[in-house]
Amino acid sequence: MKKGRLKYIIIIVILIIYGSVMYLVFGVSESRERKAATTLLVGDSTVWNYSSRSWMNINTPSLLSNFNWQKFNVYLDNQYFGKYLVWHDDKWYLFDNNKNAVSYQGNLFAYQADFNIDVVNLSTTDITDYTYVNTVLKNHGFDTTVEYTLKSVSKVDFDKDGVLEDFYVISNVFAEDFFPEKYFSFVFMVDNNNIYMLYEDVDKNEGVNGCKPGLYTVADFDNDKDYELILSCAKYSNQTPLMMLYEFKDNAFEIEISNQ
Ligand SMILES: [Ca+2]
Ligand SMILES: [Ca+2]
Repeated sequence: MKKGRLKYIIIIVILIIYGSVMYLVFGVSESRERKAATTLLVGDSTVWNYSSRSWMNINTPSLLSNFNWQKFNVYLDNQYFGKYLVWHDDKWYLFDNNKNAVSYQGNLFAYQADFNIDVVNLSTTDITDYTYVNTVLKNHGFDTTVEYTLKSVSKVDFDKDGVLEDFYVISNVFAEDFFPEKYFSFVFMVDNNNIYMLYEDVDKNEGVNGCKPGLYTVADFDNDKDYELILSCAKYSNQTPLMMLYEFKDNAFEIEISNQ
């Protein structure tokens, strides 16, 4: 065999091996990532897209109009409502397969994904044990005799260990029959007697500033088997609410994406 020909064969063999290794390293992981792609409609003013392990806001009218007449899995107040065609204007409108409008009430969460998202049914009640609430208030210089406009606790087994965690939501914003000097809004999780803060906001009260937080939806939105949590914060009047998607990483909550 001529030396020149042998050199070509060796180069071709090396290229084939290189190509196969590159496919195994990048191609396979790319197709695995592609499996977790989803679009979430969260209320009327937030659309998040997740693909290749990153979150993105979709907020231009032309991009939003791409979803018109597409089918989404729709939840209202975290209860499954059905599969509907959607149309975006000032809000999301829902239609059945024959394009008949379907009216609805409640907080909208809808998704399209190449995997199933199970939305957690939140059990929310008024707070009865103020031990942890008082700790948080004292840590921020508040008296524990404060009045509230919001004081709820939701139970979720967020880390899936079989024991429910408590998510406290407290606030005194937008008070009508009292006027605190300072407003506060806190959202925190208590697990094993430890407080993990998600949202804390304290400032001088002007009656219409700050926002009223709430647990919006808990689910595994990115198909990594761990739960994430969407927190809403309603602003005064008809201003767009703040929406934040949290992940629990390295023993703390971290915002993955927000609409503002
Ligand atoms: Ca748990
Ligand atoms: Ca997850």
